Amino acid sequence: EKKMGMIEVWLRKHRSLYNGATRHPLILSIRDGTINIDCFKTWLAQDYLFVRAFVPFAASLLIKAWKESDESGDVEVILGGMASLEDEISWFKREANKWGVSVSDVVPQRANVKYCGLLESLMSPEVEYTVAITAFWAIEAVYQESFAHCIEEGSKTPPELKETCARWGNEAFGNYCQSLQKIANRRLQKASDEELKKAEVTFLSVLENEVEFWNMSRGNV
Ligand code: HMH
Repeated sequence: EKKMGMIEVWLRKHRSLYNGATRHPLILSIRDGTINIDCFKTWLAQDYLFVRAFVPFAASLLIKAWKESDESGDVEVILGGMASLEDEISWFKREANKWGVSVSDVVPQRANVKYCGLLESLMSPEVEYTVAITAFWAIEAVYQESFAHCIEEGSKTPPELKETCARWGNEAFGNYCQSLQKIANRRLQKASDEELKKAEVTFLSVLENEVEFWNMSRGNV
């Protein structure tokens, strides 16, 4: 039997908030086909800005892994994630164009500014690698679980949104999230109580920001 890591402990402890982030009404409306396409367009435009801010956070995490990690394999996992972000930004531009959304005119909404502010605070060299990798895992895992739900058997996701869902819901992205989770668990196992507390608080902060990010797309600015 597989030993339970700290991430699994936290997922149980904070299940309702985690479900709030991964089973948000916006995601459920994609899954059941009732999605209002303007909500999707808002999400798309705002997420393009978020992903642009996510790149320097990933870069800061790569530096922390190189300096602080006890295992060299971490750098490759993070580097692989970073490499995919270039393709992701191109995809956002193409997808936005397809829906008639102009990415150069997007104004970040309050929840987006707030979430990008959290990313920026996590880029500080004072933030430990363990805390930053936990946040990075959580950010990716929420999207993986959310969008995988939309392409599961029995989902009624509109065909024109399936590609979007598959971007984060596909199996390779799922495996990547599992690799991040393993790294985070390994680091958390060796962490001090103080570091553990910081990582848990950061994890909760990511989940809250994810919920608010989805809310934004529904017009609740
Ligand atoms: C808001 N969270 C948000 N946007 C994303 N693209 C991801 C997570 C996954 O990278």
